[in-house]
Amino acid sequence: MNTLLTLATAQPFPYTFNPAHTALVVIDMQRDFIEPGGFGASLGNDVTRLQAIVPAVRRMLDAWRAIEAVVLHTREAHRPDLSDCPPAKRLRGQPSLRIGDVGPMGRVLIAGEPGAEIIPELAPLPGELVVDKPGKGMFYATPVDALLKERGITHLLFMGVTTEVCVQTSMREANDRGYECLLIEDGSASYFPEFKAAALAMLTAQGAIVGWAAPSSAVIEAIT
Ligand code: C5J
Repeated sequence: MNTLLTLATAQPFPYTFNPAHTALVVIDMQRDFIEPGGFGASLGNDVTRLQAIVPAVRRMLDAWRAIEAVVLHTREAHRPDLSDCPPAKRLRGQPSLRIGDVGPMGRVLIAGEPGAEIIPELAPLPGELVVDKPGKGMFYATPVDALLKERGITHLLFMGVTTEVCVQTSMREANDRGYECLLIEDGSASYFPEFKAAALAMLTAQGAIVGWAAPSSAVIEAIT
């Protein structure tokens, strides 16, 4: 679909994008964050809050796949030898499971382990981009910028978890690199609802200082 579309009700003002130059970005919808027994749960979080967005993420993905536009999935995942996991990240706090430890879904947040996989409902399709990232942001130590530029991508629509950690960090990194970013509100969740609300307010404040926000229904209506 190569045409300019406008989301008139986006916050804080209308957002214009061309799907041919826009990627749908799905951040870290991994078993380790979303299912009981994973890393998120080991930090003491209620994972049901993240499970709640899965139907909306799936609906948005289905609509985006129908127009054959670019999809990028990220996974927060480290190398098995942990050479890309700084001790500051691995050793912080007192989680019941640390990155690299063996848990109910294999080694926590390690590439190739069952827990690091994207949940089956949102599994990437052949041809979709899938990038493992060692940090919270999707540009740090990854080929994401090159992959997007090769495909002529200038605009990014963000979904995924968690809103105020990996989604917000990635959106800020993208904004600094010149991408026009929009957060799909009901496609993103936090273990802390008040943090999601604060992130939304921060991202869109001061004339879209980081970007825009809109519900998935607005994007789906525009592209169908
Ligand atoms: C966290 C993420 N919360 N994907 N990761 O550690 O937001």
